[in-house]
Amino acid sequence: MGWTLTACLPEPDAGLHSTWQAARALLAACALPLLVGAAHGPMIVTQHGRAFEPGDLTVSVGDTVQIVNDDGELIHHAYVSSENFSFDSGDQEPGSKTDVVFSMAGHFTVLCGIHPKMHLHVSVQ
Ligand SMILES: [Cu+2]
Repeated sequence: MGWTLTACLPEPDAGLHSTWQAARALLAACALPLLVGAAHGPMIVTQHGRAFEPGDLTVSVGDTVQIVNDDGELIHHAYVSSENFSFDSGDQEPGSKTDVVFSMAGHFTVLCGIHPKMHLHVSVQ
């Protein structure tokens, strides 16, 4: 009985080892895109010269776009008003940053409540 048990021991051991190796390989494969995803951070849109820059953006559902008011002493007021998604930054003081999370797929236009010529087209995929 005791001998059989000893003889069998290496097998669960080896099984455990390979499971750990598989877990490590899986972790390595998963950690890389996670790290890359974390590193790229929000997409930045500036408002210098009363214009969104870039003016066209393609993002994935759940992505964050950060709208930066780098336009001297000017106040901006970014908003989205559509059937299934809306957003309102309120008054954006000079130097302020506003995060928008595009939580659903579609085509949206970000406008400025103060400068009607400002348009930012966002395609959320
Ligand atoms: Cu504006």
